[in-house]
Amino acid sequence: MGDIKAEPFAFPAISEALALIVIDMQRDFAEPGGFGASLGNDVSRIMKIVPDVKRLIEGFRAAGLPVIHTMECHRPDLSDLPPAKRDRGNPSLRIGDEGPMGRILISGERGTEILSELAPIDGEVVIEKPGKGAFYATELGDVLKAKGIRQLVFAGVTTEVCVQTTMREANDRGYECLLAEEATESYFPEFKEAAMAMIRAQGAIVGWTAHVDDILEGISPKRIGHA
Ligand code: C5J
Repeated sequence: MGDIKAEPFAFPAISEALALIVIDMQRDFAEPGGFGASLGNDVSRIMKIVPDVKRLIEGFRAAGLPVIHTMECHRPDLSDLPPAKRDRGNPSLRIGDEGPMGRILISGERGTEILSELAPIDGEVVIEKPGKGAFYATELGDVLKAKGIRQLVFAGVTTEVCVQTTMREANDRGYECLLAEEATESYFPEFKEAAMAMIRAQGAIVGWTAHVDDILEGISPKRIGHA
């Protein structure tokens, strides 16, 4: 079995069971004029992790391991958008409203797209999710079961919202979860640090964290283990 150097202790990677899940690396969270910016956030923080997310994606592709992408978005008729979600944020620009990149967080709109540098390639699964967790109201659980995936490496945004929520959902469903430290970001640096600390506390109560370089080293064919 090939261990990946991680906190609070080594992550026991199994090549047949491992996939990368990239959470919500969308224009709406990373570019000026999108949803993240409309909430008053400094979106430049998100753009800074793009090179590390890209390295991770390319490493998984090179190792022949699955890459799964998620997109937070809603149906154009907003039937999957509860008022409890729509009513949050700046009332002048809510989910579903017309913004500079089309309707905010609506499936098929320009702002909803994954950043071009990180775009999925043919054969990669893309999960459209209406919630913060990627298991809620999506086909993700069935996709992972069909592929025999039991371990997930996490990248994407934001650390304490959609990434952490999905890690907790995955942990409850029996998946081993590893968060790639330089490949995730928050609009609030202190929230990223706190989320990572609470994930790996108490003996990896939610999961592990690791540096991108160590993950890439761990998934190289000479190091990775077999089920
Ligand atoms: C947020 C996300 N922060 N993808 N979404 O609203 O974390």
